[in-house]
Amino acid sequence: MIGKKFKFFRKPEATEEERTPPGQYLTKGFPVLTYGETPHITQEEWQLRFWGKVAEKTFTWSDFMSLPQDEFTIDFHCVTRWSKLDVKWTGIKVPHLISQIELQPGVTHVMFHCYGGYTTNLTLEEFNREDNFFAHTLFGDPLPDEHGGPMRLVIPHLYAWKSAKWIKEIQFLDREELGFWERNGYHKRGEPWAEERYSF
Ligand SMILES: Nc1nc2c(c(=O)[nH]1)N[C@H]1C(S)=C(S)[C@@H](COP(=O)(O)O)O[C@H]1N2
Ligand SMILES: [Mo]
Repeated sequence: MIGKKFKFFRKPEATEEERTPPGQYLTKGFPVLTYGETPHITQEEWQLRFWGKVAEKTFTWSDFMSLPQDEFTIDFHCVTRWSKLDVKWTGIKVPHLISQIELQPGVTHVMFHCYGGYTTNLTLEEFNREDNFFAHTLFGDPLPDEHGGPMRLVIPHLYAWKSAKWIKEIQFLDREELGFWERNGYHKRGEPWAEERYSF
């Protein structure tokens, strides 16, 4: 069992310092960062609609729960300079979801629309990654409203403003459009290790 044997030889756990991007400070709590009011959406009310350059489709809560579920432990970095290490979630990997829908040829970008009106954008490539997921459970409990319950997106490799809470619609595009913070001075991509914070 080569797989097992390798466990004994793995490198030491990276220190917290090495896992903290430049200009970030660690927090033990889990701050809430929301622009505007917190929406209150039940699992029964929640739906996720796909539109734009895709065969239009709407998923209900039970449609979503029937997709493969995984557990994730990720570090979460907010551009306002707090980072929280080892956040534990349960949810659905983005590629599992993408395999359920039919994109039209030429899709290059994606726009996320949330209950409450927030938007944020990604390229299709930055979105359709194995490490991105839709999350409904946080540290073993149903995702609280203030953290985006019942369902949010988590994009661990980019600043947390890309991790859309209360996800409601995903729009597929053949050109770049900018979301709320991206129109208001944040960087288009937002990679924490490169400190892609602002667009000026
Ligand atoms: N719908 C929505 N999603 C959002 C936001 C928001 O205001 N509305 N804020 C973003 C920002 S700036 C951050 S840092 C994270 C914070 O997630 P948290 O409140 O669970 O810590 O959510 C992101 N997703
Ligand atoms: Mo943020």
